[in-house]
Amino acid sequence: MQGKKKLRNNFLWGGAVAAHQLEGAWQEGHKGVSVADVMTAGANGVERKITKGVQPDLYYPNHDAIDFYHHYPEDIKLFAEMGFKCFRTSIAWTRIFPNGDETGPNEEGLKFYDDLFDECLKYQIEPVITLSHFEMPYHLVEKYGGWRNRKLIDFFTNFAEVVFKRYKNKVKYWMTFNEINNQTDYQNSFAIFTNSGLIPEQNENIERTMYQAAHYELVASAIAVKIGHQINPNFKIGSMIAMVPLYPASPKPADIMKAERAMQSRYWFQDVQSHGKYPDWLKQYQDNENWNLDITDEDLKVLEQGTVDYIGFSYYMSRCVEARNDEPLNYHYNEHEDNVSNKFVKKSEWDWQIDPEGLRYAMNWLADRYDVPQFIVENGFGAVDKKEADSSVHDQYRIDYLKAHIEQMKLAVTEDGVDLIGYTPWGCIDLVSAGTGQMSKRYGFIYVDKDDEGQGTLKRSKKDSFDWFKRVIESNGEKL
Ligand code: P53
Repeated sequence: MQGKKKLRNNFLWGGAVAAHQLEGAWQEGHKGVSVADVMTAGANGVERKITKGVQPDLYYPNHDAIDFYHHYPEDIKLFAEMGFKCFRTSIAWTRIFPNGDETGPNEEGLKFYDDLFDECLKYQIEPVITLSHFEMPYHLVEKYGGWRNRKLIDFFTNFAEVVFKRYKNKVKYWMTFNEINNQTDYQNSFAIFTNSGLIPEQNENIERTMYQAAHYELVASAIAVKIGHQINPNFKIGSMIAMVPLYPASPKPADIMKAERAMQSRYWFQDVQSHGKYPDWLKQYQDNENWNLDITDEDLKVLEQGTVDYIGFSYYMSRCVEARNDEPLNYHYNEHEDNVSNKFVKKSEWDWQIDPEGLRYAMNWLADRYDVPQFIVENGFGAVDKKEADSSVHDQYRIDYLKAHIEQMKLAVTEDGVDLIGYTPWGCIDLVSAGTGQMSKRYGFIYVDKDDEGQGTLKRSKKDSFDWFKRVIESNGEKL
């Protein structure tokens, strides 16, 4: 085909959320307790606490969230008004398997998602579904130690099979594990808990455990891809990675090598999910560490057979790394300590580096390595919004952020030929922040009246960005 490439005609514009961040109704329909239900609210710069079970007298923002469980018809109607072609959410594992290790599913949970997907399809909005988005059953943490345990592979693939069969005529686009690579930051208790249900034990080498847990997840993901394709050959089953490009702080060769190792450390997950095998550097690293991980020949076969159909990814920011003076020979990347700030880009109030061009770079980087379509399933600007007396919210800063990123996304398509399925900005309706548990870190086109203490009417109203995004969709990205 000749001539200037444009976004696909059937480009999937929409919005993205995750069950635990908006549904609420944490005990309704026989839902079980998830890892998100035992995390308290933090604040900007204050970590959320992970408590032992649900403690009385503590506030858990995900328990009620924005009560999408009861408000979804109203919310989806607003998404339809914006012209959404798709809506990305997750299936709360604990609605289907409250404890995670039951043999049969909970019909009430299955029914809820039937109704929810029907409501979307009524407006020709295609559901895009993540299987595991930071909300695994807490029982699996308590009883099995989370993804440390090989048994989790069976529990997860059983869950996947049940929902694939149930929704095989309603859902085509799936993703297995949300931001599976967040746990690269293995010293971050939030990352390993939300990804893998890991709570470090005394004297445990948590880095080793992270690699073991990630391995089981990757095997589970590959099995799910295989099962899914058997259930419906038209399924498109993707990975989901948090794409945060890591730039070298300078052209100093050691900084270049540091950035290379940092990128390898964050994105080997995609190597496994796309190439069906571990990269050599990582095999060598794991051997050198003498970890004796439980990785069987059968596992390696499964990984080869279950590669993904597309890459789903989030993009919010880039980061920067710098080699130390005493850099170890293996250039080991420690995400907790090795990031430095980049003076060429601005930051959000939460210190996330705003870098639209990094999105184009990321798309090119992914396209060079993995020969499958891409789907930007999260992007957005968390900010404090001010609601005016007449309920309007003038969120020009959000429009500016999204516009700049859509421009770069388009360049990756029109100038660089990247094959892009769609774009679903994060938190299209205000919801509970994953990282901080705040309501006040808002991403939505739709404002929800609720504050960080859980007070508010839950009333929905349109922000300025609502009409703006509607026009963007109407014009297939031409009118920004
Ligand atoms: P919040 C860290 C870095 C990049 C994306 O994040 C991240 C995180 C975890 O905080 O998470 C994704 O709510 C995630 C969503 C999350 C969204 O980004 O901390 O997939 O669940 O809400 C935004 O501002």
